[in-house]
Amino acid sequence: MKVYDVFNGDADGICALLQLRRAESIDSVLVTGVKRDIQLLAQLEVHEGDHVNALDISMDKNKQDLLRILASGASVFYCDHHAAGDIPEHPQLQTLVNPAADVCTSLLINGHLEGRYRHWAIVGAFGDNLKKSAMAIAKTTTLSNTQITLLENFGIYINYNGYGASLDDLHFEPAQLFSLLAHYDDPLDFIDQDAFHFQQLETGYHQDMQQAQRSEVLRSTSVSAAFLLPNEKWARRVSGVYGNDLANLSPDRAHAVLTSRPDGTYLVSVRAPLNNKQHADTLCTEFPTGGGRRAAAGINALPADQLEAFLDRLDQIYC
Ligand SMILES: [Mn+2]
Repeated sequence: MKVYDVFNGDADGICALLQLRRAESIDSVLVTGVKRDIQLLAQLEVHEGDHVNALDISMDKNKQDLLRILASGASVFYCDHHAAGDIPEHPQLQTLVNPAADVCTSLLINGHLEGRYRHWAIVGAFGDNLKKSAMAIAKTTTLSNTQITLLENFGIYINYNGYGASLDDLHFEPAQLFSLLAHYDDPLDFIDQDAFHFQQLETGYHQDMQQAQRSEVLRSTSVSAAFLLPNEKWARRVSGVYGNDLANLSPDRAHAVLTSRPDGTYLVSVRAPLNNKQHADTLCTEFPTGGGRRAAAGINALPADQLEAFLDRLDQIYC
């Protein structure tokens, strides 16, 4: 009998599993990838009696494999905040799914564990750019403002580490990063005791962000702005967090960060205005390979001849 821990390689995915494994330490098979790699259940070949924890990956995108896994006699605990579609009824399936815009998977697990490892939940929520939700939990702790800022930065760095077209782009493979963090009940202890790895993330983040701030502006109006990053490792790593940063600086504006791909198409990451968390999914699904959530969505390969149409729609939809 095996346990599979399947989790998105971003901050709230990693922080969700950290809480579960601090609460119950078991030897599990880790299945994860870059943040964009969400069809993770497809990798599983399970047997009767196995157990699967699926964290922070859309049930809608994994539905067929979820049904296949359940049919093969394994049990599943599914916890997520992305679009789920119809949730199947099955005696072996336990779900904790909430697509609300102010919730992420590390917060759902925090509720599930009644706040036992809430510092990790705070890191995950900050990493998912849910500042208000993270602060709401931070206020229930004795954390100082300096410590809260440290947790916020740490969440941003973990989230940043998950972006990239392939594992090869990343500073740490998400499974490796999870394993480094899994020794600590409290993220502050990791920061204190493993300064080497913490600084590797911190330095990488700041270097990439400095490059991003010099990127080309494709469009900038009062309602939207779009930026173009080159087809380079640093750009693929930083595009998502750069988008969050832009959103935080101009909360009434929608933002798109585009990255050139080798085949001439664009990888697109869209952030709805923080003060109007809507339409990002609608906008992106109007284009081939687009998808996501209302507040944050993306297009995997926008054809170059649809760039103008995309920029126009970005502006229109938020007018
Ligand atoms: Mn996530």
